Amino acid sequence: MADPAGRDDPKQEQLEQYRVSPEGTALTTDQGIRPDDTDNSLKAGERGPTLMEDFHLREKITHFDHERIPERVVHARGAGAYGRFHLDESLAEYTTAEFLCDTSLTTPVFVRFSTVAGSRGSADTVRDVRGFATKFYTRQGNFDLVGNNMPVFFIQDGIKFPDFVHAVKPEPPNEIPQASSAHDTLWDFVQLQPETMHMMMWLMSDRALPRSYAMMQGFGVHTFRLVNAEGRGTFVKFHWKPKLGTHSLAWDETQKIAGKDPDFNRRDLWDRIEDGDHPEYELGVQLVPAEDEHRFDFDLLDATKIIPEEEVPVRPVGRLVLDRNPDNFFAETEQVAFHLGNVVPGIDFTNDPLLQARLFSYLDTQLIRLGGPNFPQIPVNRPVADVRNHHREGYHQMAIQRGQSAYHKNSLSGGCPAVGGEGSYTHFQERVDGNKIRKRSESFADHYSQATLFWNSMSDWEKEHIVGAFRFELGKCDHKHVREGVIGHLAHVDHDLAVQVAQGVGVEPPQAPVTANHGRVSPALSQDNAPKDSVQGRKIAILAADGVDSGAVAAVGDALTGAGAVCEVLAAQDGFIQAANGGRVEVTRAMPTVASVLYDAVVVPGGEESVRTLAQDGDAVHFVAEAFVHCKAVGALDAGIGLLERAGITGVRFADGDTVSDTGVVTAEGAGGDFTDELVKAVAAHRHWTRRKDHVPA
Ligand code: HDD
Repeated sequence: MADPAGRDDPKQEQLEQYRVSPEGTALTTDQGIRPDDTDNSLKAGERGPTLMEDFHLREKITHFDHERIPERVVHARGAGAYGRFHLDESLAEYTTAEFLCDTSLTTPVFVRFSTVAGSRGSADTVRDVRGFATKFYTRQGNFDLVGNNMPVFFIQDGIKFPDFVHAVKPEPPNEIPQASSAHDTLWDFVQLQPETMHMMMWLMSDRALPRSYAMMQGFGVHTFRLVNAEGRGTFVKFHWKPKLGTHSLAWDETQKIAGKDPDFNRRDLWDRIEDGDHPEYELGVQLVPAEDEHRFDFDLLDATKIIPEEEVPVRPVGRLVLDRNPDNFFAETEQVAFHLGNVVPGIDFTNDPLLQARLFSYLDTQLIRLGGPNFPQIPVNRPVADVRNHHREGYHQMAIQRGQSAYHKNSLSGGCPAVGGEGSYTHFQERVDGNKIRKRSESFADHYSQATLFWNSMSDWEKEHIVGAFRFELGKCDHKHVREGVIGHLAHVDHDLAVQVAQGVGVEPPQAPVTANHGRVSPALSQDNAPKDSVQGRKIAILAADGVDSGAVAAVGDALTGAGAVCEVLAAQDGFIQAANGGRVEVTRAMPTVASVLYDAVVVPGGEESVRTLAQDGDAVHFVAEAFVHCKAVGALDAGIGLLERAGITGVRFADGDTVSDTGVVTAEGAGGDFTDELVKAVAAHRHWTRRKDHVPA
């Protein structure tokens, strides 16, 4: 079966066999019998008791009773999509993995994005790490890259994972708070486990609040190993880079979105794919020759460390495009089972103790979650490569395995399936010896230097957001000693950071630096340096009422839509509004059903009467003010400029002599080319974080 672009896709072809649709069919039981009625149970008399023999009732209720499966113990909330990975640069020098060697190949994939701490029904826009898990259906079997949107992790050894997850999940007595790290147990864990510090810097940064899954990086996190035809190993870190740049929401905005549209990121992914605005990511690799294993001032096996891109550049090798939504959330997104141990020939592991524990966990968790060992046969999990082995039976066995022998070696089935040979998986040969010991390597001991590197690499506005996040989270901790413990660690990261956070949470700030800041930076870490050249998929609100200048609505709409954005006309009620020139303008949504937090920018076109009405509508005034406070592009034309004044955005004189900052505020008399060009640029900039906004009450 062909994908939306008309190319052959073996995975979609395979899935097609399982897809069923209701059109033109008759209702049956699971046994294929057509009941004559599904609305009334079988009774002894119209008002009599229900009969046991009502097989249809029993089957219907029984199936319903068993509809739920356990949610994932972490990453329970997610959204998935199919796509295709195309290789541009061959890595044949380093690996035998065919999908990384043959540039003529396009590999089907399924990707699942997720939050970590929340339950299945929690909101999308919480402060959290995001999962970015990719299943490549390669011709050599499935390769799962089970990564996150942050390149490091909270802990160094997987034996701490249950402790960490118990600390971050809702607290045992009352199951509060949902999907939030702002509570005592998480921070208690942090203050007693300083290896968390680097990851906590990421978690307190805007990386934890992605605007869109299409604007989020992904990382394999661990150092993996590529192995070439000669058996030579090369260390590798995997990176996904979004084509649209890495962009984030404002913290206040995320909290409001969680109420207004808890499905915000999930909906965004779905809509983009439906609209043909396919999310795209570049796959990059950082390669480290085996002989350089010890050349860094950190250990490559330590998952709390990055390899700075400035030290080992990320080499782009291919592109991932997500172009097909699932047909059924449960069947595909819920039942997809990722496993770090799903590797293909040419990709192997390292001794990273976090990675090693994960190799046990994923298969184990799928057994309980998906109810037995045959979950790889579920359509979304099935490889496109042939599967033949001696595994037999188990719950929900779908294959009718023929033949007398289910063992190796056999002579009765001609020795088949045959083992080994060309293309088989051979483990990387590594000499291993050592004493049996429960101990962390000394090379894992530095918990602060890279946290400092991250802090040093942030722009001023990013630093401000980080300080705000620490203050918010620690401010929610009831135990003062926990706050003090965290400040104690922050003092080793950076003195100014520790002082600013301490001042916000009522803890005595450190008097003098306890550790000198090494001063190193890695510009690649800052979102300030992300590409800001596209309005693709951005959502723009145009506020209007009767008497609007319909020419301006059309000009703004054409310019932004032409550049790839989505424009919606919002008015007090749905339907149509009368334009100043007598025509009509269709309303996309009624203002009370939406909110500024669901848009990337707001534009107020001219039209005296329209603006007079909007200025008397609290929803409209708040809409503009809030968009301004969240640092979004704000555009106004002619009389529309008056609404900005009404919202308290312009016309303010500050006591300190400062003037109102107008970055990202685009105004003009007449919707000419300059206005729309400036507006498109202001929207493409994503946010105007340096804007002064403390005077606006929203
Ligand atoms: Fe994990 C799910 C990513 C450490 C144990 N993990 C899960 C998912 C992602 C990650 C993206 C969701 C997959 C999906 O969408 O179905 N996990 C990571 C990353 C880690 C990490 C990037 C650190 C580098 N995880 C980690 C450790 C352990 C686990 C150390 C246990 C020792 N993770 C699990 C799990 C989950 C899981 C319990 C829950 C559901 C599932 O696997 O299928 O096995």
